[in-house]
Amino acid sequence: MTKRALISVTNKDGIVEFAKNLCSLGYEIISTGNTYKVLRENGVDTILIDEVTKFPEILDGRVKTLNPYIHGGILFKRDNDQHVNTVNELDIQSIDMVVVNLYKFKETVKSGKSHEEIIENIDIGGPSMIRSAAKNYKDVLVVVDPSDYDFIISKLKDNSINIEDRLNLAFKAFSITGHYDSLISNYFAQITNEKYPQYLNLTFEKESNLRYGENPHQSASLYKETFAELIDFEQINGKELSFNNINDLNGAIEILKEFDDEVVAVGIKHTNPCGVGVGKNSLEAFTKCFKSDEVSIFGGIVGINSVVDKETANLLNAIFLEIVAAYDYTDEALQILKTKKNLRILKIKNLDKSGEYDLKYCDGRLLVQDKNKSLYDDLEIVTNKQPTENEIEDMKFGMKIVKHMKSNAVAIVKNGQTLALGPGQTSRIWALENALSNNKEKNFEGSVLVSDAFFPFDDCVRLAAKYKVSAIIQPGGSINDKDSINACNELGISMVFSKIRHFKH
Ligand code: 93A
Repeated sequence: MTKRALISVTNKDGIVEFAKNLCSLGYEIISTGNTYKVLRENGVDTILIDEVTKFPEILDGRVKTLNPYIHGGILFKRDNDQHVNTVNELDIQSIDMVVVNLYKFKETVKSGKSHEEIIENIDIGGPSMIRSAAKNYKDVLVVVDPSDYDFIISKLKDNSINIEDRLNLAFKAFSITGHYDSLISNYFAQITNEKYPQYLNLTFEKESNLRYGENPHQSASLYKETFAELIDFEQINGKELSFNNINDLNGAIEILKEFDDEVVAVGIKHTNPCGVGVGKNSLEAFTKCFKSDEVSIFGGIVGINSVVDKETANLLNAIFLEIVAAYDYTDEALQILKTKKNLRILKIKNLDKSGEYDLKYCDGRLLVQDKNKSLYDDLEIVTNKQPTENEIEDMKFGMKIVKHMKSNAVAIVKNGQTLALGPGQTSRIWALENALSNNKEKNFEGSVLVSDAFFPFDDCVRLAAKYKVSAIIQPGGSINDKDSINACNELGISMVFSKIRHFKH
């Protein structure tokens, strides 16, 4: 019996050659409206779908293949006598291969078309045929990816398509229809403002395979949320980014995003900042960043929201770094940085773009929350002593950093520079002790202590006073706030409540 292939494709790349090859292998080709036209114009002998359905395409093409002559021809089980009798009685002819790719729903949404146009680009008939063929994968080949055309032809030629190939094709088919429906659900979630629906059909697409995960024995890939408009990076030097690189880079980017008007340089180690400085240009900002902590930055990454010049490049080159990410580089700076052939040099694009969610995978459960887009509420001075304007500026600067440090987190800052950072401790006083004792040689007079969450006791205030810290900002909200405030008043320190907590666990 002559084999029949149904071809109905929006993306017509490679379809003429594929159809010609199928014809020369003895296939009869059935096709829908425009596919038929393209095939005919290119000399492929093909039957119009209407001839098979014995029905015209109706409703502006909304109904073309939704018909028992099509789905019966795909879905009957070839080894089931009843099925075979039924299709024979009803004169339904076998369809042995389905070649379909779908209306460009994603592209239509992304290009900002009207709701009506988006709706018209929801493919109904295509996914139905794909699903029918994939369900009947043992008898029907389902081809949904133009990059499979060559492989299919060569396998058909030597008659070597086996059950594994069929399963792989079916898997690909269901992945595509599943993804397609998730895109539609995602679009409707957006227009109905349903942020936490019963079924969170966020869609992610693979951006790249990674060499390995956090450790070499863990396999890993990078996915990108389909509908989110995200920051992009152009890599201009160095090895490909690793799992840990991408995670650390995100740490740098989240801090850079906090700064609109100022030039800032951020050093990151294991996602936590190890030095941050603002300045009038990248040289001043990076110098302050580096001077904050000349030890931890070894093997870390640096992010700068400005153009890296020659002098800054020389300073950067003196350190062993995994990544330098900046808006741009002067030609001289690039020449200098590129002398290190493994150094990953990135250009940051669209720093204003951001995802909506913060996701944490808890061993099979997914915690989903809004991204933390707040910084502080109104600033309330709670002590007798008032902070100076300069100290207020440093408080705001420090909040932008402490927000992105693992809790418990404290930062001591002065004049737009971090002097001591204490991230990721299991107790707040240890965070402060670590930060201070690691930087004993520094002069903390006139500095500001910033805390990601409230002080449960007055111990942090008392320790800060010993190091001559002059002002403190913390969210407040502890039942023991009074103790900390009293200690500040006793020790001549000003304290401000920010009212917004920034746990990051
Ligand atoms: O409008 S549909 O949902 N109704 C259908 O019955 C149908 N059958 C195939 N869309 C339908 N298709 C889609 O048309 C296919 O998935 C394919 O993307 C496209 C091919 O149409 P044409 O050959 O006219 O370019």
